[in-house]
Amino acid sequence: NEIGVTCVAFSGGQPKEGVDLGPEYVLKANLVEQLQDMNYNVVLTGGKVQHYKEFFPESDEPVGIIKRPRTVGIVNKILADQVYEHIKEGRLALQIGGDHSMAIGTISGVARGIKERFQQDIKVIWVDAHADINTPETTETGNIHGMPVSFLMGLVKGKFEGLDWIEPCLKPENLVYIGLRDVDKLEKQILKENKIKSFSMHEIDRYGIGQVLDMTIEHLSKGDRGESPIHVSFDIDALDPSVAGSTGTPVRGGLTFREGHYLLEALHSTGRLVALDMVELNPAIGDHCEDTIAIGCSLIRATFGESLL
Ligand code: DIR
Ligand code: MN
Ligand code: MN
Ligand code: MN
Repeated sequence: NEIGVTCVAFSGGQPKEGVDLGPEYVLKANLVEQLQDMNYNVVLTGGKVQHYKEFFPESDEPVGIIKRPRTVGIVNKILADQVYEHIKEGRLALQIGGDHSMAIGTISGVARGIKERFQQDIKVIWVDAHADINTPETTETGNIHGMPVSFLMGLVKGKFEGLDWIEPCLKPENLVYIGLRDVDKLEKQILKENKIKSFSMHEIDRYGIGQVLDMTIEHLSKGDRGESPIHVSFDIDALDPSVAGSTGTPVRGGLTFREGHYLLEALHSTGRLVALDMVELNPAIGDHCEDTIAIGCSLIRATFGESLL
């Protein structure tokens, strides 16, 4: 049992410093040893935290209001190849971030690997306070961490400079959102138009996390025997800020500690998980960043099968 771990020390998809420190803190909290104690063989991409600085373009002027598109583009292109390599080798893929623009690379790489190995489309569960589905036309901030889904889904018209290598690999019916509570007006329109299955905090209140998870799996099992591979992209801001406050865009009214863990424990038990992104941990924000880092680690362990009994 092998896990390919890629530490993505990248913050270019949003304006706040510190999110690039997330992976370093997670490693310092002994995540690798914890996974080894669970009998996993851990293969760390490049043997160390990846900064990708040597690939940054010399200049990266905004395109319209979109910030750093060439930097985000090249980092994700390389990241996609790194993650693909792990999937190709039959490993589970764990990516620690880093801002959520990195999902462009992680999902592109996993989708390519899964297509090759199993001739199947990747299914994605996006756990987040935000939908991250703005297009370059709808974004109000110009921050690409609010846009990865639209690039992956091919909702972006034409080719966007720096991000033109992306091949759409995520079909609307293969995505489910959990935890939404801060979705931009035009994003809501995109979710409706594309009929994307979404469980906001309202549905979690109404049905409970257990049923929401059951409905999520049911949705992602249409058209297969209930065994197609699943990638989970987990933005730590899905959790309530009182639980995990060290993140760039906290929104109140989020998942509890147990709801977050239950979700990943239940997904582990399906045996369908092939990849996890754990993103937007920002140790530079908040007074007790070690709490958020420790929760990031325990969410990762839950995903890979740590059991309570
Ligand atoms: C907002 C915020 N929808 C944007 N997105 C965030 O910038 O497009 N995503 N914070 O994590
Ligand atoms: Mn978010
Ligand atoms: Mn996000
Ligand atoms: Mn403290």
